[in-house]
Amino acid sequence: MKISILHTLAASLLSTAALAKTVEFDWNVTWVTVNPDGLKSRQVVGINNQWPLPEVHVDKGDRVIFHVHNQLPKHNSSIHFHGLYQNGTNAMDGPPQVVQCPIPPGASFTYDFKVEQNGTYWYHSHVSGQYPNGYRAPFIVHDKDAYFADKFDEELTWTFSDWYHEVTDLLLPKFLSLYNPSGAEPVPQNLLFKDSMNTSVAIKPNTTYLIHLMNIGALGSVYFWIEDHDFEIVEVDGVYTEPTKADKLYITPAQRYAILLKTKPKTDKNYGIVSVFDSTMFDVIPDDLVLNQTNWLEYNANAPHERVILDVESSEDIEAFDDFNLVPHDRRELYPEPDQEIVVDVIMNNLISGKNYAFFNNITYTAPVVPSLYTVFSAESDEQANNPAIYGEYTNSFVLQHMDTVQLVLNNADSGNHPFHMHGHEFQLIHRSEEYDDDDPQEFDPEDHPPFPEIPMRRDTVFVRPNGNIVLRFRADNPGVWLFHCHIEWHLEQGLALTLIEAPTQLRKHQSIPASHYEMCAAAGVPSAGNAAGNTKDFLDLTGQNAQEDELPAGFTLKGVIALIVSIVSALLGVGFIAWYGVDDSEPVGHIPIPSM
Ligand SMILES: *[C@@H]1O[C@H](CO)[C@@H](O)[C@H](O)[C@H]1NC(C)=O
Ligand SMILES: *[C@@H]1O[C@H](CO)[C@@H](O)[C@H](O)[C@H]1NC(C)=O
Ligand SMILES: *[C@@H]1O[C@H](CO)[C@@H](O)[C@H](O)[C@H]1NC(C)=O
Ligand SMILES: *[C@@H]1O[C@H](CO)[C@@H](O)[C@H](O)[C@H]1NC(C)=O
Ligand SMILES: *[C@@H]1O[C@H](CO)[C@@H](O)[C@H](O)[C@H]1NC(C)=O
Ligand SMILES: *[C@@H]1O[C@H](CO)[C@@H](O)[C@H](O)[C@H]1NC(C)=O
Ligand SMILES: *[C@@H]1O[C@H](CO)[C@@H](O)[C@H](O)[C@H]1NC(C)=O
Ligand SMILES: *[C@@H]1O[C@H](CO)[C@@H](O)[C@H](O)[C@H]1NC(C)=O
Ligand SMILES: [Cu+2]
Repeated sequence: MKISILHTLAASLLSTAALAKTVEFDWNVTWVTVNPDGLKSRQVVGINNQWPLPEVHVDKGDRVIFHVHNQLPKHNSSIHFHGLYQNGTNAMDGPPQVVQCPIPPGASFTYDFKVEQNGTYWYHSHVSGQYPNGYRAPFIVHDKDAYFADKFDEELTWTFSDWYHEVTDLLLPKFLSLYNPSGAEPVPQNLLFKDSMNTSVAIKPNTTYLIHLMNIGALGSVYFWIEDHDFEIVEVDGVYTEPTKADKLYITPAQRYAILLKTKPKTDKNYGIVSVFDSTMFDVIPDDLVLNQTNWLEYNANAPHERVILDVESSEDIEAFDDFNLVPHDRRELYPEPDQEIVVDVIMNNLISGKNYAFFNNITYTAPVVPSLYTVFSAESDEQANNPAIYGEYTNSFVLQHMDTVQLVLNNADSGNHPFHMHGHEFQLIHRSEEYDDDDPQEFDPEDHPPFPEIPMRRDTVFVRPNGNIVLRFRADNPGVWLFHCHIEWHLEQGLALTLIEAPTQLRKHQSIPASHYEMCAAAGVPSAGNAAGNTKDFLDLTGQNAQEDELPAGFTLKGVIALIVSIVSALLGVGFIAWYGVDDSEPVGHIPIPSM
């Protein structure tokens, strides 16, 4: 008995060791021209002159090495491996000014880490506004030991993404502008499936597929449905779940699912794979924007390919599965009462320039002069590294102690639905309120809420409803500097981010930053030591830190501000009339008159 157990154990250890390999990638990052919706050619960021970008498929336990050569002539670059914890390798997480310097044009950077997780992930640039330029793709970690490993025959990866006809370089300045004081986000022109449209996925009958689904878009959440098929959810954002039947999903940007789909025995008909934008996230719906798309589960290439309607207006049709009810397969229980609680209020508002920003507790994330990880490492003492002040006043930095249970309460006093992502962790979602009216946003009330689930679902990206709230819990078991931010790229640009400085003492003791990273900072002209302001002498002196703009004078309402700006701008530019987009929601984005300056 004993011997056979040992034998089995040894065999399984051996097989794991045999599987683990090093996978190396050599990636030239350049512009390429594409036209996936057939409506407009545009430039996207390609890898080795290829777009769609290469999907990464590795096995659990593999070491991966990415040599990234930034051959974009005028743009910085970086890569974040979304959902991978970078446990022990914080410097490989990707966000510039958080854990690294941006990779300047002409420079190379190597990401090198071990993949100890399973499931459905993706990679994307974390440079300002860059991933909506096509710089994003799946990263799948195969796991022969998954509990459902013997329940499927074939594996597929399906991406959904909003699609813009313009590069972000053109969209961002219009978005973050005094001409857009309400912060209306650029509305995409299309909804892609597998970076294409009208796609037929040839499948076999009587076959079970493991399908990795992900929304790699910048703004639009999508409803997902396969005509006349249901499926089982087995994984959400890399967390295995109890098999859970569903027939529709609601997938926000950055969220992933893996589902098991058993195909029908007959091959006489094709079925629609239907994706529909959540149009409530768009301020305007231009006449030519098709919200619903059909692609096909193709049983028979000669049978008709019909478009299918999923009526999102009718509540019966749109009962998308509520991810709050998922149960992790490991049945990890609710973490205990928190050692530390962070409460943040989300608002969107205008600052003195008239631009619309997003705030956690009245602070709009403004990148520090020195990447925060380098501040951790250059602090004079552990004690100093544990002082949140040195990370600056505009980075929303919270210091967490190693192994503490942390509770994050997020009160959304904004009328939008926001998908929040935490780097370095999955978290338990223990409460999510309903949606509330604009004039009545509801904060989480610790004295009055439904009981927390005994076995809460976990994932790394979760949405909060308009004017509602969420409560997350996690364990500070991953020393590092991690961003927590809205994954709507436009909102991240508006500053909807905070910084978790997790276990800085352990981070300084057990991790280090490769010398090549410091060399790249020098090449990029970014200081790599000192506090948030780059002060290496006195870490408490933040003179010269990057700061947010001044607030509006007290008592100013948005309408008042708009009126003021209109009059100032009209006077300055001698423009008699300006049609204000975002004030009047019936005006589509293309109608903003941008005076040429
Ligand atoms: C997809 O099909 C629709 C409807 O037939 C058509 O208008 C559109 O041009 C097609 N798009 C592509 C990229 O083939
Ligand atoms: C990347 O670019 C370099 C320099 O132009 C070239 O030598 C190399 O072959 C390219 N690599 C790939 C994989 O295309
Ligand atoms: C690239 O990063 C450097 C350092 O942060 C910055 O000064 C520069 O403006 C960035 N370039 C672009 C095109 O954003
Ligand atoms: C990966 O899968 C194994 C089972 O195959 C499981 O024991 C382990 O917890 C998973 N790891 C993560 C990080 O989810
Ligand atoms: C699918 O399986 C069923 C039952 O085993 C069988 O009757 C049918 O012929 C199979 N269909 C195909 C296309 O092989
Ligand atoms: C798409 O939605 C529109 C309404 O927005 C509807 O009129 C049209 O029939 C739908 N088309 C399909 C194929 O679902
Ligand atoms: C944000 O600012 C407002 C107005 O100054 C103030 O009432 C509120 O308490 C501040 N909120 C936080 C979380 O600091
Ligand atoms: C990181 O690794 C340590 C062990 O080295 C483990 O205790 C911890 O749970 C891991 N954290 C995450 C988020 O994977
Ligand atoms: Cu958001």
